[in-house]
Amino acid sequence: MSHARIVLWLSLTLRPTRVLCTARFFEGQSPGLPNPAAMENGTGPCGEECPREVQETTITEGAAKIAFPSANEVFYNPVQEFNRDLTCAVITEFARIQLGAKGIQIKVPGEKDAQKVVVDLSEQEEEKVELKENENLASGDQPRTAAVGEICEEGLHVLEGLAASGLRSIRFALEVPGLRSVVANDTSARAVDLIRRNVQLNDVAHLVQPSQADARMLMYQHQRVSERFDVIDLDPYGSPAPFLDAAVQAVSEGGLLCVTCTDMAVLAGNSGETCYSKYGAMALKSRACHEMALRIVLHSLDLRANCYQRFVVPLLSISADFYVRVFVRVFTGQAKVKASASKQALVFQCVGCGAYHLQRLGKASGVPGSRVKFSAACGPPVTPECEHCGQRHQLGGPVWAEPIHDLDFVGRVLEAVSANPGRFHTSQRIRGVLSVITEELPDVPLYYTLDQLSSTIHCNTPSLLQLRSALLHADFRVSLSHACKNAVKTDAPASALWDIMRCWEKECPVKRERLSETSPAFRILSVEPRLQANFTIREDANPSSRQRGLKRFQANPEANWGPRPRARPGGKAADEAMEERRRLLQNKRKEPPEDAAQRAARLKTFPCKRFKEGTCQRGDQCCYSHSPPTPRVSADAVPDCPETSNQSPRGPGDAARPGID
Ligand SMILES: C[S@@+](CC[C@H](N)C(=O)[O-])C[C@H]1O[C@@H](n2cnc3c(N)ncnc32)[C@H](O)[C@@H]1O
Ligand SMILES: *[C@@H]1O[C@H](CO)[C@@H](O)[C@H](O)[C@H]1NC(C)=O
Ligand SMILES: *[C@@H]1O[C@H](CO)[C@@H](O)[C@H](O)[C@H]1NC(C)=O
Ligand SMILES: CC(=O)N[C@H]1CO[C@H](CO)[C@@H](O)[C@@H]1O
Ligand SMILES: [Zn+2]
Repeated sequence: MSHARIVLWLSLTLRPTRVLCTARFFEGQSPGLPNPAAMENGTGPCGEECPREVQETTITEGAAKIAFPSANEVFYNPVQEFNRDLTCAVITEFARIQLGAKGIQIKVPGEKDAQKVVVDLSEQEEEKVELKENENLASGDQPRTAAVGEICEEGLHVLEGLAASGLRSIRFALEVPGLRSVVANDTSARAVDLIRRNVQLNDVAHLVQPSQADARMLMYQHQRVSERFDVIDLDPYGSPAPFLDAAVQAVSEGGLLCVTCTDMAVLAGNSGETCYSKYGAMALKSRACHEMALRIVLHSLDLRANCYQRFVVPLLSISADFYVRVFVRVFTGQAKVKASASKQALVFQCVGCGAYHLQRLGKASGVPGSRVKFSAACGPPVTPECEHCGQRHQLGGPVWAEPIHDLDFVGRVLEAVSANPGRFHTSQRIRGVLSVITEELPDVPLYYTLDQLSSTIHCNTPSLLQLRSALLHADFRVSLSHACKNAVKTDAPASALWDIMRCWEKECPVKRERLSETSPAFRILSVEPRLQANFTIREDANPSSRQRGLKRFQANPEANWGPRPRARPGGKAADEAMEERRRLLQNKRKEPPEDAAQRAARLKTFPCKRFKEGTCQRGDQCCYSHSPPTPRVSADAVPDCPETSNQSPRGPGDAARPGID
């Protein structure tokens, strides 16, 4: 560590008010490092006379203040605030459980102190209560407590393997009670410099230990049981795959592993073979690609853990914006690892109608509690040609086929955040997303989407309430998915869904002569439904999270949102070029520069006359709009995922749609 840098940090910590504004300094000889002399001079206002100046910005997120060089030298992505807020909420509940077992009560900022709430008495009585508490203290059975910002000797050892600016680690230190230590590690010297400065700036040096190492080496050095971490957070650029082998060994027994993946194109089936090489599973292009991505990551984590007689138990699995994030606990047990094969499944997905079937990799039989017998599974679950539309199946997976959340745990996080919304900037979104998660059918992997069902048979789209009502009338269960706005998660077999769609089509028939006889639509519609669908809206078809108008599906959070490019010392020009590319790529999805596409987009703004008359057969392929007048913004636009389209024409008897969407 150079002398100049020490001076620099000192000057920053000595002038906190100065740093809270935007500090300015000259671009010095050492690239990216502020010129110490300039800093010592108080970084005086230099304005326009200084053409080569670099700006340093301080941002505040949660309880942390973080200094960033303005050029993209060290990573900061404001869109990930939700990810960090959620992680603080999850680790807090994890700490509450772990420390609660040791008789330590955590004190969460903003949470009413349970003991004080009970007491609503006169001053006199309060005195008595105080006395009593003192007595307790004297007799030693006063519950021990742990507050944020202080070391809890029996608290959690946390590792942030890829810490960049240290923001996340510093937020843990300032916002999560019950921590013993936080190691904020990054391989980049520049990042670790920044971590050190930010640790000082936030006065958390007693809790946060900056560390410069390859995260893998650091984790391999902490495999011994006594040296493991209770919480490991991995938030890399793109795929976490290279870190998983080390991580599943360095997390303590029952410890928490938090993993972000931003390589969504890979996980969503854009190149199945790349997904296989990273995660050991083939991804498929599917409407349910977001949940499939979560299940592939869970499969991969469990498999890596299995190598070491360990296995994972998912607590919470989230698909948000442009990434997925999983929170799992890791346990050891040779007997339980035997069950892992039967927790994974291959996915057969029809290329014509999208019907899917899961095939477990192994079979576990026997009553729970007594001896379980493991054997090979029998398959396949589908005929060579799809029974509904006659097309072939693609094979994906293996994916994790067990529940992806622990609903009891999710309920705890949800309750804590709902009761204390002031704690996080993104509380409303956390509440919305977790509420939908508590409604998800836990035992039904994957889902169909509304527009997928209607566009396959070229009919218009029933409302979500109509389709859900029809499923409920037919005695099936149905739920949303937090991972996709138009998801229909149901235990109904594909045959029942197609029967319901056949009934729907009868109310607004599709002209058969327009359909090729080999098309999935023709094949599906040429069969009479066995089930008589009832689309009468049912009260219980409207999910509670929707009725309550919770913020469930986030519109794209900001201009040019998405994963950030890697931090580079390249400076501003390179960054601007990158930003420009990102902007272009992003606009490409909305309005490509070609005239033909612009024309198509313009045509799509006109309502389709045929559709109004009920004669348009083209469904989503129609170049005119089948939408109600106000165009809706896609909730999740992960690149290259065959996601639900924005055009969702309403069918006959369009239901009122309470709640938001
Ligand atoms: C996406 S950023 C982390 C962002 C941070 N977690 C946050 O929430 O603000 C990824 C960081 O990983 C670091 N990194 C890349 N490879 C690494 C490795 N093998 N070991 C440790 N850090 C690494 C990079 O230097 C970069 O700072
Ligand atoms: C710092 O201030 C001194 C005195 O005002 C001045 O002579 C010197 O040039 C300044 N240094 C820089 C780098 O601005
Ligand atoms: C559909 O359900 C409604 C409400 O439960 C019921 O009143 C109606 O008779 C049902 N219609 C048919 C055709 O079964
Ligand atoms: C090179 C380096 O900074 N190594 C540090 C890595 O982190 C550990 C703490 O976990 C330190 O002890 C090392 O000094
Ligand atoms: Zn099919």
